[in-house]
Amino acid sequence: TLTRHALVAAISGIATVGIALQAHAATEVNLGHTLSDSSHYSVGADAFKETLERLSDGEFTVTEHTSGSLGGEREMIEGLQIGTVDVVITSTGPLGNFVPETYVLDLPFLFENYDQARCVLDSELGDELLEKMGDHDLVGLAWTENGFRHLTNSQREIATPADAEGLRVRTMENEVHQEAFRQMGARPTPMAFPELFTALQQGTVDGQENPITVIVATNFWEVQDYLSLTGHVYSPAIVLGSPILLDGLSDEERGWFREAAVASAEATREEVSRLEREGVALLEENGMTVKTDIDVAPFQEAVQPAYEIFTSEYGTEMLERIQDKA
Ligand code: EAX
Repeated sequence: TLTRHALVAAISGIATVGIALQAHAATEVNLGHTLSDSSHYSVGADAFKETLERLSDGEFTVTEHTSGSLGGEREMIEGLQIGTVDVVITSTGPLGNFVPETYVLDLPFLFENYDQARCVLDSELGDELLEKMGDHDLVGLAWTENGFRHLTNSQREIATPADAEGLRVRTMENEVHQEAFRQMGARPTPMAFPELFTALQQGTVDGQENPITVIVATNFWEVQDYLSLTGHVYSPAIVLGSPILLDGLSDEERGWFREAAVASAEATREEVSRLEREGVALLEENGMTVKTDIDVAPFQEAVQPAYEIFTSEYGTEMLERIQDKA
């Protein structure tokens, strides 16, 4: 009877587990980014969610955490490494702190236009860099996009590097960017994005730099009067996954994540392109003074030492390969 009893218990146990598994079959995937619900990252997050849920037939559900509710970009990347966050859409801003090979992408005036930048990121070189994430407890799913960065500030119109002299400019937590602004004569202050709006509002910093996409999505006109279209650096973004989640999945499941990330990048790039066409007018309507005809040559010259500092530390191979393609 003991055996029979054990058998019955085991069978009912299995049945219970079976029901429990069915009821909780979907794995919740937490996706984070720093921008608002109306941003190009949210367009990309929606595409990721739609694609992953469709391909996996509901095996995975995606919950989007926007506006830095899971932390700044550096914090979220750390979250991926320890498994508290599953997927992140982030600029490469803080990524060099984890994967130094990506610093090359953050060099000022490296790319001339969107086609060039997208073409390089979609090439073998882009794939190589995605694979590099694996050496640093991250999974590179796809390159996506933030956009060409421009300078805004609350003090004055800026047309030359001399105009930026002494300006306290928030930069991302990125050595290459900090160096470039130092060379320009500004006073770079690295800071996580979720702290930026308040810092501008309270005057802790005078200015910041971000693509049209981000300036629009964050209502920066409320705290910044001047925008100069310096386009001083292309800001790539990346869809990253946590190895803690992804390493435990089958090849097929991981494939769904990659497809979802590629769909996310396509949707985001389209939205970036739309905002490049329509965003400046929108910012002007909201009261920003926009300096459009900037002579970039003096800016380019001013930031040149950033290249020397970069190459002395990380070599010239990657840089030359990009310059050959561009
Ligand atoms: O990725 O920190 C920044 O300025 C970024 O451009 C923003 O978080 C979007």
